[in-house]
Amino acid sequence: MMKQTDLGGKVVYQIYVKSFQDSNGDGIGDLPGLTSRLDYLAGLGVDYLWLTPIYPSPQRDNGYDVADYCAIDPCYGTMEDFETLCREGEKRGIRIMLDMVFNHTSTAHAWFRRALAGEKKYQDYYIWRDGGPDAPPTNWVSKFGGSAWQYSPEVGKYYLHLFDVTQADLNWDNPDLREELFAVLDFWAGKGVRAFRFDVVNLISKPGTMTDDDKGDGRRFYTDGPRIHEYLRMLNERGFGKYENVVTVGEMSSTSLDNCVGYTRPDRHELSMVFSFHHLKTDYKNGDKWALEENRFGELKKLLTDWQLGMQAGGGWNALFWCNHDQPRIVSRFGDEGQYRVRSAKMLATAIHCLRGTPYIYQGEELGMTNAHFTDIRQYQDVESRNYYNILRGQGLTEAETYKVLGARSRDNGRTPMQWTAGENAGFTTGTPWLGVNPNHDAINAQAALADGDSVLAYYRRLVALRKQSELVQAGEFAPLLAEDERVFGYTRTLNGRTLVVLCNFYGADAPVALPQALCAGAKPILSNIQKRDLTPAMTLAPYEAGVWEV
Ligand code: TEU
Ligand code: CA
Repeated sequence: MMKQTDLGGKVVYQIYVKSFQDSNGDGIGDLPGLTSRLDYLAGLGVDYLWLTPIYPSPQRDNGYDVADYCAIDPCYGTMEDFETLCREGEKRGIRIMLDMVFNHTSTAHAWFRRALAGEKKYQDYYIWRDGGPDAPPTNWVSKFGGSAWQYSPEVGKYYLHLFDVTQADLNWDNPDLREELFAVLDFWAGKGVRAFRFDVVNLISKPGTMTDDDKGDGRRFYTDGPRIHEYLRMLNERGFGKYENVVTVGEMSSTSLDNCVGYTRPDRHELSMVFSFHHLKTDYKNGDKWALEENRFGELKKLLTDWQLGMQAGGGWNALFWCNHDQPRIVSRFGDEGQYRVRSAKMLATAIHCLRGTPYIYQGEELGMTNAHFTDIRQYQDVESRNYYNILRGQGLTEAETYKVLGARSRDNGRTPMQWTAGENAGFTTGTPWLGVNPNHDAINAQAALADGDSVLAYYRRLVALRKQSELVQAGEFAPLLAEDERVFGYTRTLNGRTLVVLCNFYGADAPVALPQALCAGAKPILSNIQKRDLTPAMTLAPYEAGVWEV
Protein backbone atom coordinates (compact mmCIF):
# COMPACT_ATOMS: atom_id res chain seq x y z
CA MET A 1 0.00 0.00 0.00
CA MET A 2 1.10 3.53 -0.64
CA LYS A 3 2.71 5.21 2.37
CA GLN A 4 1.04 8.17 4.07
CA THR A 5 4.05 10.33 3.23
CA ASP A 6 3.24 9.74 -0.45
CA LEU A 7 -0.54 9.96 -0.04
CA GLY A 8 -0.07 13.50 1.26
CA GLY A 9 1.19 14.58 -2.15
CA LYS A 10 -1.63 13.11 -4.21
CA VAL A 11 -4.85 14.64 -5.47
CA VAL A 12 -7.81 12.59 -6.70
CA TYR A 13 -10.42 13.82 -9.19
CA GLN A 14 -13.81 12.13 -9.17
CA ILE A 15 -15.58 11.49 -12.44
CA TYR A 16 -19.27 10.74 -12.63
CA VAL A 17 -18.80 9.04 -15.97
CA LYS A 18 -22.42 9.35 -17.01
CA SER A 19 -22.23 13.15 -16.82
CA PHE A 20 -18.66 13.92 -17.86
CA GLN A 21 -18.39 13.76 -21.65
CA ASP A 22 -20.49 11.98 -24.25
CA SER A 23 -18.70 10.91 -27.42
CA ASN A 24 -21.45 9.33 -29.52
CA GLY A 25 -24.48 11.56 -29.11
CA ASP A 26 -26.60 9.20 -27.02
CA GLY A 27 -26.68 11.74 -24.20
CA ILE A 28 -24.70 9.52 -21.80
CA GLY A 29 -21.12 10.24 -20.87
CA ASP A 30 -18.72 7.44 -21.80
CA LEU A 31 -15.12 6.24 -21.67
CA PRO A 32 -14.00 7.57 -25.09
CA GLY A 33 -15.49 10.94 -24.10
CA LEU A 34 -13.52 10.87 -20.85
CA THR A 35 -10.31 9.94 -22.67
CA SER A 36 -10.78 12.94 -24.95
CA ARG A 37 -10.72 15.20 -21.86
CA LEU A 38 -7.52 13.86 -20.30
CA ASP A 39 -5.49 16.91 -21.26
CA TYR A 40 -7.86 19.12 -19.28
CA LEU A 41 -7.39 16.87 -16.23
CA ALA A 42 -3.63 16.74 -16.65
CA GLY A 43 -3.69 20.55 -16.74
CA LEU A 44 -5.31 20.55 -13.34
CA GLY A 45 -2.46 18.40 -12.04
CA VAL A 46 -4.44 15.52 -10.54
CA ASP A 47 -2.93 12.05 -9.97
CA TYR A 48 -5.91 9.70 -9.89
CA LEU A 49 -9.32 9.60 -11.52
CA TRP A 50 -11.94 7.88 -9.41
CA LEU A 51 -14.56 6.62 -11.85
CA THR A 52 -18.04 5.88 -10.53
CA PRO A 53 -19.12 2.34 -11.53
CA ILE A 54 -18.75 1.52 -15.23
CA TYR A 55 -19.82 -2.13 -15.01
CA PRO A 56 -22.87 -3.70 -16.66
CA SER A 57 -25.89 -2.59 -14.69
CA PRO A 58 -29.62 -2.00 -15.06
CA GLN A 59 -28.73 1.56 -13.94
CA ARG A 60 -31.46 1.75 -11.31
CA ASP A 61 -28.90 3.49 -9.11
CA ASN A 62 -26.67 4.68 -11.96
CA GLY A 63 -24.29 1.74 -11.83
CA TYR A 64 -24.18 1.19 -8.05
CA ASP A 65 -26.43 -1.75 -8.90
CA VAL A 66 -23.75 -3.96 -10.45
CA ALA A 67 -24.77 -6.93 -12.60
CA ASP A 68 -21.22 -8.04 -13.52
CA TYR A 69 -18.06 -6.85 -11.74
CA CYS A 70 -15.64 -7.79 -14.52
CA ALA A 71 -16.97 -6.11 -17.65
CA ILE A 72 -17.87 -2.67 -19.02
CA ASP A 73 -21.47 -1.53 -19.50
CA PRO A 74 -21.99 -0.97 -23.25
CA CYS A 75 -23.42 2.49 -22.50
CA TYR A 76 -19.92 3.48 -21.35
CA GLY A 77 -17.95 1.68 -24.08
CA THR A 78 -15.88 -1.47 -24.28
CA MET A 79 -13.02 -3.10 -22.37
CA GLU A 80 -10.75 -1.81 -25.11
CA ASP A 81 -11.97 1.73 -24.43
CA PHE A 82 -11.10 1.19 -20.78
CA GLU A 83 -7.61 -0.02 -21.66
CA THR A 84 -7.11 2.97 -23.94
CA LEU A 85 -8.16 5.28 -21.11
CA CYS A 86 -5.62 3.66 -18.76
CA ARG A 87 -2.85 3.89 -21.34
CA GLU A 88 -3.57 7.49 -22.31
CA GLY A 89 -3.93 8.43 -18.65
CA GLU A 90 -0.58 6.93 -17.77
CA LYS A 91 1.12 8.97 -20.51
CA ARG A 92 -0.06 12.04 -18.60
CA GLY A 93 0.83 10.75 -15.13
CA ILE A 94 -2.79 9.94 -14.32
CA ARG A 95 -4.02 6.60 -12.98
CA ILE A 96 -7.49 5.15 -12.65
CA MET A 97 -9.25 4.42 -9.35
CA LEU A 98 -12.15 2.00 -9.73
CA ASP A 99 -15.30 1.99 -7.64
CA MET A 100 -15.98 -1.39 -6.02
CA VAL A 101 -19.54 -1.90 -4.86
CA PHE A 102 -19.07 -4.92 -2.61
CA ASN A 103 -21.89 -4.38 -0.11
CA HIS A 104 -24.56 -5.44 -2.59
CA THR A 105 -25.18 -6.52 -6.17
CA SER A 106 -28.00 -5.77 -8.53
CA THR A 107 -30.76 -8.35 -8.43
CA ALA A 108 -29.89 -8.73 -12.14
CA HIS A 109 -26.48 -10.20 -11.16
CA ALA A 110 -26.09 -13.88 -12.14
CA TRP A 111 -25.55 -14.80 -8.46
CA PHE A 112 -28.91 -13.40 -7.43
CA ARG A 113 -30.68 -14.92 -10.43
CA ARG A 114 -29.24 -18.34 -9.57
CA ALA A 115 -30.29 -17.79 -5.98
CA LEU A 116 -33.86 -17.18 -7.12
CA ALA A 117 -33.64 -20.26 -9.33
CA GLY A 118 -33.06 -22.30 -6.19
CA GLU A 119 -29.29 -22.83 -6.11
CA LYS A 120 -28.39 -23.01 -2.42
CA LYS A 121 -24.79 -21.98 -3.05
CA TYR A 122 -25.92 -18.63 -4.42
CA GLN A 123 -28.75 -18.17 -1.97
CA ASP A 124 -26.11 -18.10 0.71
CA TYR A 125 -24.34 -15.21 -1.08
CA TYR A 126 -27.20 -12.98 0.11
CA ILE A 127 -28.99 -12.31 3.39
CA TRP A 128 -32.37 -13.97 3.92
CA ARG A 129 -34.75 -14.02 6.85
CA ASP A 130 -38.25 -15.32 7.51
CA GLY A 131 -41.21 -13.01 7.92
CA GLY A 132 -44.96 -12.89 7.52
CA PRO A 133 -46.83 -11.59 4.46
CA ASP A 134 -46.93 -8.03 5.77
CA ALA A 135 -44.36 -8.44 8.51
CA PRO A 136 -40.76 -8.07 7.34
CA PRO A 137 -38.10 -9.70 9.55
CA THR A 138 -37.17 -6.37 11.21
CA ASN A 139 -38.28 -2.75 11.05
CA TRP A 140 -35.04 -1.61 9.40
CA VAL A 141 -35.39 1.19 6.86
CA SER A 142 -33.70 1.37 3.45
CA LYS A 143 -31.39 4.37 2.90
CA PHE A 144 -33.58 5.21 -0.06
CA GLY A 145 -36.82 5.05 1.94
CA GLY A 146 -39.22 2.20 2.81
CA SER A 147 -38.48 -1.20 4.32
CA ALA A 148 -34.98 -2.66 3.95
CA TRP A 149 -36.54 -6.08 3.31
CA GLN A 150 -38.18 -7.49 0.19
CA TYR A 151 -40.14 -10.71 0.06
CA SER A 152 -39.11 -13.18 -2.64
CA PRO A 153 -41.87 -15.62 -3.63
CA GLU A 154 -39.24 -17.81 -5.34
CA VAL A 155 -37.29 -18.34 -2.13
CA GLY A 156 -40.15 -17.89 0.31
CA LYS A 157 -38.09 -15.51 2.44
CA TYR A 158 -37.18 -11.85 2.62
CA TYR A 159 -33.80 -10.55 1.37
CA LEU A 160 -32.06 -7.55 2.88
CA HIS A 161 -31.47 -4.41 0.77
CA LEU A 162 -30.04 -1.42 2.63
CA PHE A 163 -30.42 0.59 -0.58
CA ASP A 164 -32.79 0.12 -3.53
CA VAL A 165 -34.96 -2.99 -3.70
CA THR A 166 -32.83 -4.07 -6.71
CA GLN A 167 -29.61 -3.81 -4.64
CA ALA A 168 -29.47 -7.02 -2.59
CA ASP A 169 -26.95 -7.04 0.29
CA LEU A 170 -24.19 -9.61 0.08
CA ASN A 171 -23.44 -12.10 2.83
CA TRP A 172 -19.79 -11.47 3.74
CA ASP A 173 -19.93 -14.22 6.34
CA ASN A 174 -19.77 -16.69 3.46
CA PRO A 175 -16.09 -17.41 2.59
CA ASP A 176 -16.90 -18.38 -1.02
CA LEU A 177 -18.57 -15.05 -1.61
CA ARG A 178 -15.56 -13.25 -0.20
CA GLU A 179 -13.21 -15.15 -2.52
CA GLU A 180 -15.36 -14.17 -5.50
CA LEU A 181 -14.99 -10.51 -4.54
CA PHE A 182 -11.23 -10.75 -3.96
CA ALA A 183 -10.93 -12.29 -7.44
CA VAL A 184 -12.63 -9.19 -8.87
CA LEU A 185 -9.72 -7.12 -7.53
CA ASP A 186 -7.27 -9.52 -9.19
CA PHE A 187 -9.12 -9.11 -12.46
CA TRP A 188 -8.76 -5.33 -12.47
CA ALA A 189 -5.25 -5.40 -11.03
CA GLY A 190 -4.45 -7.59 -14.04
CA LYS A 191 -5.40 -4.60 -16.20
CA GLY A 192 -2.97 -2.44 -14.25
CA VAL A 193 -5.46 -0.79 -11.88
CA ARG A 194 -3.78 0.15 -8.60
CA ALA A 195 -6.43 2.25 -6.87
CA PHE A 196 -9.85 1.33 -5.54
CA ARG A 197 -12.72 3.11 -3.85
CA PHE A 198 -14.95 0.78 -1.79
CA ASP A 199 -18.60 1.78 -1.69
CA VAL A 200 -20.28 1.83 1.77
CA VAL A 201 -17.69 -0.69 2.88
CA ASN A 202 -18.29 -0.24 6.62
CA LEU A 203 -21.76 -1.77 6.14
CA ILE A 204 -20.59 -5.18 4.90
CA SER A 205 -20.57 -6.99 8.25
CA LYS A 206 -24.07 -7.71 9.49
CA PRO A 207 -24.99 -9.18 12.87
CA GLY A 208 -26.05 -12.82 12.88
CA THR A 209 -29.17 -12.09 14.85
CA MET A 210 -31.22 -9.20 13.54
CA THR A 211 -33.78 -7.46 15.71
CA ASP A 212 -36.07 -4.46 15.52
CA ASP A 213 -34.49 -1.09 16.16
CA ASP A 214 -36.65 0.76 18.67
CA LYS A 215 -34.39 3.83 18.52
CA GLY A 216 -33.62 4.27 14.82
CA ASP A 217 -33.60 2.85 11.30
CA GLY A 218 -31.41 -0.15 12.10
CA ARG A 219 -28.08 1.36 11.14
CA ARG A 220 -26.56 0.95 14.60
CA PHE A 221 -26.69 -2.83 14.10
CA TYR A 222 -24.79 -3.04 10.81
CA THR A 223 -22.66 0.16 10.70
CA ASP A 224 -19.00 -0.64 11.53
CA GLY A 225 -20.44 -4.14 12.15
CA PRO A 226 -19.11 -7.04 14.25
CA ARG A 227 -16.48 -8.44 11.82
CA ILE A 228 -15.76 -5.29 9.81
CA HIS A 229 -12.07 -4.90 10.65
CA GLU A 230 -11.44 -8.58 10.05
CA TYR A 231 -13.08 -8.37 6.61
CA LEU A 232 -11.10 -5.29 5.62
CA ARG A 233 -7.87 -7.04 6.60
CA MET A 234 -8.88 -9.96 4.40
CA LEU A 235 -9.73 -7.60 1.54
CA ASN A 236 -6.25 -6.17 1.89
CA GLU A 237 -4.32 -9.40 2.39
CA ARG A 238 -6.11 -11.57 -0.14
CA GLY A 239 -7.17 -8.77 -2.52
CA PHE A 240 -5.44 -5.49 -3.32
CA GLY A 241 -2.60 -5.79 -0.79
CA LYS A 242 -0.77 -8.24 -3.05
CA TYR A 243 0.02 -5.41 -5.47
CA GLU A 244 2.61 -2.62 -5.21
CA ASN A 245 1.80 0.87 -4.04
CA VAL A 246 -1.97 0.46 -4.07
CA VAL A 247 -4.23 3.32 -2.95
CA THR A 248 -7.60 2.53 -1.39
CA VAL A 249 -10.38 4.63 0.04
CA GLY A 250 -13.37 3.32 1.93
CA GLU A 251 -16.68 5.12 1.96
CA MET A 252 -17.76 5.02 5.61
CA SER A 253 -21.41 5.65 6.24
CA SER A 254 -22.38 7.04 9.71
CA THR A 255 -19.05 5.87 11.10
CA SER A 256 -16.99 6.84 14.17
CA LEU A 257 -13.59 8.45 14.50
CA ASP A 258 -12.22 5.49 16.46
CA ASN A 259 -13.23 3.05 13.75
CA CYS A 260 -11.74 5.28 11.06
CA VAL A 261 -8.40 5.38 12.84
CA GLY A 262 -8.64 1.59 12.89
CA TYR A 263 -9.52 1.43 9.21
CA THR A 264 -6.52 3.49 8.13
CA ARG A 265 -3.66 3.13 10.61
CA PRO A 266 -0.93 1.58 8.43
CA ASP A 267 0.08 -1.14 10.89
CA ARG A 268 -3.47 -2.53 10.82
CA HIS A 269 -3.32 -3.32 7.10
CA GLU A 270 -6.84 -2.30 6.23
CA LEU A 271 -7.29 0.74 3.92
CA SER A 272 -5.28 3.82 2.91
CA MET A 273 -7.95 6.38 3.80
CA VAL A 274 -11.64 6.98 4.44
CA PHE A 275 -14.50 9.24 3.50
CA SER A 276 -16.63 10.21 6.47
CA PHE A 277 -19.72 12.40 6.24
CA HIS A 278 -20.35 14.05 9.59
CA HIS A 279 -19.16 17.43 8.28
CA LEU A 280 -21.78 17.24 5.52
CA LYS A 281 -24.70 16.91 7.90
CA THR A 282 -24.39 20.21 9.76
CA ASP A 283 -27.29 21.61 7.73
CA TYR A 284 -29.54 18.60 8.44
CA LYS A 285 -32.30 19.11 11.00
CA ASN A 286 -31.93 16.50 13.76
CA GLY A 287 -29.90 14.39 11.37
CA ASP A 288 -32.66 14.37 8.76
CA LYS A 289 -31.32 15.07 5.27
CA TRP A 290 -34.83 15.95 4.05
CA ALA A 291 -35.45 18.67 6.65
CA LEU A 292 -33.86 22.01 5.74
CA GLU A 293 -31.95 24.02 8.25
CA GLU A 294 -29.39 26.81 8.22
CA ASN A 295 -25.83 25.47 8.36
CA ARG A 296 -24.48 25.26 11.90
CA PHE A 297 -21.02 26.64 11.19
CA GLY A 298 -19.70 26.08 14.70
CA GLU A 299 -20.52 22.41 14.44
CA LEU A 300 -18.97 22.15 10.97
CA LYS A 301 -15.76 23.72 12.23
CA LYS A 302 -15.64 21.47 15.25
CA LEU A 303 -16.16 18.33 13.17
CA LEU A 304 -13.45 19.24 10.67
CA THR A 305 -11.11 20.03 13.56
CA ASP A 306 -11.93 16.94 15.62
CA TRP A 307 -11.41 14.64 12.63
CA GLN A 308 -8.12 16.31 11.76
CA LEU A 309 -6.84 16.04 15.32
CA GLY A 310 -8.25 12.58 15.98
CA MET A 311 -6.97 10.98 12.79
CA GLN A 312 -3.60 12.66 13.26
CA ALA A 313 -3.24 11.50 16.87
CA GLY A 314 -4.28 7.97 15.97
CA GLY A 315 -2.08 7.77 12.89
CA GLY A 316 -5.02 7.48 10.50
CA TRP A 317 -5.56 9.23 7.17
CA ASN A 318 -8.52 11.27 5.88
CA ALA A 319 -9.88 11.63 2.39
CA LEU A 320 -10.67 15.37 2.20
CA PHE A 321 -13.74 16.49 0.30
CA TRP A 322 -16.79 18.72 0.04
CA CYS A 323 -18.44 17.24 -3.03
CA ASN A 324 -19.31 13.96 -4.64
CA HIS A 325 -22.11 12.52 -6.75
CA ASP A 326 -24.34 12.09 -3.67
CA GLN A 327 -24.01 15.65 -2.42
CA PRO A 328 -25.44 18.98 -3.52
CA ARG A 329 -22.90 21.47 -4.90
CA ILE A 330 -20.81 22.98 -2.13
CA VAL A 331 -20.91 26.56 -3.40
CA SER A 332 -24.73 26.46 -3.27
CA ARG A 333 -24.56 24.96 0.17
CA PHE A 334 -21.83 26.45 2.37
CA GLY A 335 -20.87 29.26 -0.01
CA ASP A 336 -22.81 31.85 -2.01
CA GLU A 337 -23.99 30.83 -5.46
CA GLY A 338 -24.89 34.45 -6.29
CA GLN A 339 -22.74 37.55 -5.86
CA TYR A 340 -19.79 35.78 -4.24
CA ARG A 341 -19.86 32.54 -6.21
CA VAL A 342 -16.27 32.71 -7.46
CA ARG A 343 -14.82 33.99 -4.22
CA SER A 344 -16.68 31.59 -1.96
CA ALA A 345 -15.86 28.61 -4.20
CA LYS A 346 -12.18 29.48 -3.84
CA MET A 347 -12.54 29.95 -0.09
CA LEU A 348 -14.16 26.53 0.32
CA ALA A 349 -11.43 24.97 -1.80
CA THR A 350 -8.74 26.56 0.37
CA ALA A 351 -10.34 25.24 3.56
CA ILE A 352 -10.23 21.64 2.30
CA HIS A 353 -7.04 21.55 0.24
CA CYS A 354 -4.63 22.69 2.93
CA LEU A 355 -5.78 20.10 5.49
CA ARG A 356 -3.93 16.92 6.43
CA GLY A 357 -5.07 14.09 4.16
CA THR A 358 -5.64 13.48 0.47
CA PRO A 359 -8.00 15.91 -1.30
CA TYR A 360 -10.69 14.90 -3.77
CA ILE A 361 -12.13 17.21 -6.41
CA TYR A 362 -15.52 16.28 -7.84
CA GLN A 363 -16.07 17.13 -11.51
CA GLY A 364 -17.28 20.70 -11.98
CA GLU A 365 -16.36 21.70 -8.42
CA GLU A 366 -13.25 23.29 -9.93
CA LEU A 367 -15.55 25.47 -12.04
CA GLY A 368 -17.74 26.46 -9.10
CA MET A 369 -20.72 24.62 -10.58
CA THR A 370 -23.99 25.16 -8.68
CA ASN A 371 -27.12 23.17 -7.78
CA ALA A 372 -29.60 22.36 -10.53
CA HIS A 373 -32.71 23.57 -8.67
CA PHE A 374 -35.05 21.48 -10.83
CA THR A 375 -38.73 22.32 -10.32
CA ASP A 376 -40.47 19.38 -11.96
CA ILE A 377 -40.26 15.81 -10.73
CA ARG A 378 -39.81 14.66 -14.33
CA GLN A 379 -36.45 16.45 -14.36
CA TYR A 380 -35.21 14.24 -11.52
CA GLN A 381 -33.65 10.89 -12.44
CA ASP A 382 -32.24 9.79 -9.07
CA VAL A 383 -34.06 6.87 -7.46
CA GLU A 384 -33.61 8.36 -3.98
CA SER A 385 -34.98 11.75 -5.07
CA ARG A 386 -37.99 10.17 -6.72
CA ASN A 387 -38.73 8.07 -3.65
CA TYR A 388 -38.42 11.06 -1.35
CA TYR A 389 -40.61 13.21 -3.57
CA ASN A 390 -43.43 10.79 -2.79
CA ILE A 391 -42.48 10.40 0.86
CA LEU A 392 -42.39 14.19 1.43
CA ARG A 393 -45.66 14.76 -0.44
CA GLY A 394 -47.14 11.94 1.64
CA GLN A 395 -46.03 13.77 4.80
CA GLY A 396 -48.12 16.73 3.69
CA LEU A 397 -45.50 19.03 2.18
CA THR A 398 -46.85 21.10 -0.72
CA GLU A 399 -45.37 20.71 -4.17
CA ALA A 400 -43.45 23.98 -3.79
CA GLU A 401 -42.07 22.94 -0.39
CA THR A 402 -41.05 19.57 -1.78
CA TYR A 403 -39.14 21.18 -4.67
CA LYS A 404 -37.45 23.48 -2.22
CA VAL A 405 -36.14 20.46 -0.30
CA LEU A 406 -35.11 18.54 -3.42
CA GLY A 407 -33.53 21.68 -4.89
CA ALA A 408 -31.26 21.82 -1.86
CA ARG A 409 -30.78 18.12 -1.10
CA SER A 410 -31.26 15.95 -4.19
CA ARG A 411 -28.25 14.01 -5.42
CA ASP A 412 -29.11 15.16 -8.95
CA ASN A 413 -27.86 18.64 -7.99
CA GLY A 414 -24.35 17.28 -8.24
CA ARG A 415 -24.99 15.08 -11.25
CA THR A 416 -25.94 17.53 -14.00
CA PRO A 417 -23.59 17.32 -17.00
CA MET A 418 -20.12 18.80 -16.85
CA GLN A 419 -20.12 22.32 -18.24
CA TRP A 420 -17.44 22.46 -20.92
CA THR A 421 -18.61 25.37 -23.08
CA ALA A 422 -21.29 28.06 -23.37
CA GLY A 423 -22.64 26.20 -26.42
CA GLU A 424 -25.46 23.74 -26.82
CA ASN A 425 -25.73 21.25 -23.92
CA ALA A 426 -22.57 22.81 -22.51
CA GLY A 427 -20.50 20.77 -24.97
CA PHE A 428 -21.39 17.62 -23.03
CA THR A 429 -23.36 15.93 -25.81
CA THR A 430 -24.68 16.53 -29.30
CA GLY A 431 -27.80 14.53 -28.34
CA THR A 432 -30.30 14.83 -25.52
CA PRO A 433 -28.51 14.71 -22.15
CA TRP A 434 -29.78 11.98 -19.79
CA LEU A 435 -30.10 14.65 -17.06
CA GLY A 436 -30.71 18.35 -17.75
CA VAL A 437 -27.78 20.71 -18.23
CA ASN A 438 -27.70 23.67 -15.85
CA PRO A 439 -28.65 26.79 -17.87
CA ASN A 440 -25.88 28.74 -16.16
CA HIS A 441 -23.34 26.98 -18.39
CA ASP A 442 -23.49 30.12 -20.54
CA ALA A 443 -21.32 31.75 -17.86
CA ILE A 444 -19.92 28.82 -15.87
CA ASN A 445 -17.91 26.52 -18.15
CA ALA A 446 -14.41 25.12 -18.56
CA GLN A 447 -13.65 27.04 -21.74
CA ALA A 448 -14.30 30.38 -20.07
CA ALA A 449 -12.44 29.28 -16.93
CA LEU A 450 -9.36 28.24 -18.92
CA ALA A 451 -9.21 31.69 -20.49
CA ASP A 452 -9.46 33.52 -17.15
CA GLY A 453 -6.44 33.69 -14.84
CA ASP A 454 -8.72 34.53 -11.90
CA SER A 455 -11.19 31.72 -12.42
CA VAL A 456 -12.11 29.13 -9.82
CA LEU A 457 -10.30 26.62 -12.05
CA ALA A 458 -7.09 28.67 -12.05
CA TYR A 459 -7.27 28.77 -8.26
CA TYR A 460 -7.74 25.00 -7.96
CA ARG A 461 -4.65 24.55 -10.14
CA ARG A 462 -2.72 26.70 -7.68
CA LEU A 463 -3.96 24.66 -4.74
CA VAL A 464 -2.98 21.39 -6.41
CA ALA A 465 0.41 22.83 -7.31
CA LEU A 466 0.87 24.07 -3.73
CA ARG A 467 0.26 20.58 -2.36
CA LYS A 468 2.77 19.09 -4.82
CA GLN A 469 5.47 21.51 -3.84
CA SER A 470 4.83 22.11 -0.12
CA GLU A 471 5.97 19.66 2.53
CA LEU A 472 3.90 21.63 5.01
CA VAL A 473 0.72 20.82 3.10
CA GLN A 474 1.73 17.20 2.58
CA ALA A 475 2.94 16.38 6.05
CA GLY A 476 2.62 19.33 8.45
CA GLU A 477 1.03 18.80 11.83
CA PHE A 478 -2.47 20.24 12.02
CA ALA A 479 -3.55 22.59 14.81
CA PRO A 480 -6.69 24.72 15.05
CA LEU A 481 -6.41 28.51 15.02
CA LEU A 482 -9.17 30.92 16.17
CA ALA A 483 -11.12 27.92 17.46
CA GLU A 484 -13.80 30.11 19.05
CA ASP A 485 -14.36 32.41 16.08
CA GLU A 486 -17.93 32.30 14.80
CA ARG A 487 -17.15 33.12 11.17
CA VAL A 488 -13.62 32.01 10.42
CA PHE A 489 -12.19 28.52 10.03
CA GLY A 490 -8.49 28.83 10.72
CA TYR A 491 -5.68 26.36 11.20
CA THR A 492 -1.94 25.89 11.01
CA ARG A 493 0.25 23.12 9.62
CA THR A 494 3.70 22.87 11.16
CA LEU A 495 6.82 20.96 10.19
CA ASN A 496 10.53 21.41 10.94
CA GLY A 497 10.06 24.84 12.49
CA ARG A 498 8.00 26.22 9.61
CA THR A 499 4.28 26.96 9.75
CA LEU A 500 1.52 27.34 7.21
CA VAL A 501 -1.36 29.58 8.30
CA VAL A 502 -4.79 29.17 6.69
CA LEU A 503 -7.71 31.55 7.27
CA CYS A 504 -11.15 31.15 5.69
CA ASN A 505 -14.11 33.45 6.26
CA PHE A 506 -17.27 31.37 5.74
CA TYR A 507 -19.59 34.39 5.74
CA GLY A 508 -20.58 37.15 3.33
CA ALA A 509 -19.68 39.75 5.95
CA ASP A 510 -16.44 41.24 7.30
CA ALA A 511 -14.72 39.18 9.96
CA PRO A 512 -12.23 40.90 12.27
CA VAL A 513 -9.67 38.51 13.76
CA ALA A 514 -6.91 38.79 16.35
CA LEU A 515 -3.79 36.71 15.73
CA PRO A 516 -0.70 36.03 17.83
CA GLN A 517 2.10 38.48 17.03
CA ALA A 518 4.59 35.62 16.76
CA LEU A 519 2.64 34.01 13.97
CA CYS A 520 2.49 37.19 11.91
CA ALA A 521 6.11 38.30 12.12
CA GLY A 522 7.76 37.43 8.82
CA ALA A 523 4.74 35.58 7.44
CA LYS A 524 4.86 35.43 3.67
CA PRO A 525 1.58 35.42 1.72
CA ILE A 526 1.32 32.29 -0.43
CA LEU A 527 -2.22 32.36 -1.75
CA SER A 528 -5.33 34.51 -1.57
CA ASN A 529 -8.74 34.40 -3.20
CA ILE A 530 -8.82 38.22 -3.41
CA GLN A 531 -5.34 39.70 -3.28
CA LYS A 532 -2.25 38.56 -1.38
CA ARG A 533 -1.60 40.69 1.67
CA ASP A 534 0.34 40.64 4.94
CA LEU A 535 -0.77 38.70 7.95
CA THR A 536 -1.25 41.13 10.86
CA PRO A 537 -2.26 40.70 14.52
CA ALA A 538 -5.45 42.68 13.98
CA MET A 539 -6.94 42.18 10.56
CA THR A 540 -10.40 42.08 9.04
CA LEU A 541 -11.17 39.38 6.55
CA ALA A 542 -13.41 40.51 3.71
CA PRO A 543 -16.59 38.51 2.89
CA TYR A 544 -15.58 34.93 2.01
CA GLU A 545 -11.90 35.88 2.03
CA ALA A 546 -9.36 33.06 2.24
CA GLY A 547 -5.63 33.33 2.61
CA VAL A 548 -2.58 31.13 3.11
CA TRP A 549 0.70 32.32 4.62
CA GLU A 550 4.02 30.69 5.45
CA VAL A 551 6.11 31.55 8.47
O1 TEU B 1 -23.57 6.00 -1.11
C1 TEU B 1 -23.76 5.63 0.20
C2 TEU B 1 -24.67 6.44 1.03
O2 TEU B 1 -25.15 5.96 2.03
C3 TEU B 1 -25.00 7.81 0.72
O3 TEU B 1 -24.11 8.67 0.25
C4 TEU B 1 -26.38 7.92 0.19
O4 TEU B 1 -26.43 8.13 -1.17
C5 TEU B 1 -27.03 9.07 0.89
O5 TEU B 1 -26.78 8.97 2.24
C6 TEU B 1 -28.50 9.01 0.71
O6 TEU B 1 -29.05 10.09 1.40
C7 TEU B 1 -22.98 5.07 -1.97
C8 TEU B 1 -22.85 5.66 -3.34
O7 TEU B 1 -21.96 6.74 -3.30
C9 TEU B 1 -24.21 6.03 -3.83
O8 TEU B 1 -24.20 6.70 -5.06
C10 TEU B 1 -25.01 4.75 -3.94
O9 TEU B 1 -26.34 5.05 -4.28
C11 TEU B 1 -25.00 3.96 -2.63
O10 TEU B 1 -23.72 3.87 -2.04
C12 TEU B 1 -25.44 2.54 -2.89
O11 TEU B 1 -24.49 1.86 -3.62
CA1 CA C 1 -22.32 8.08 -24.95
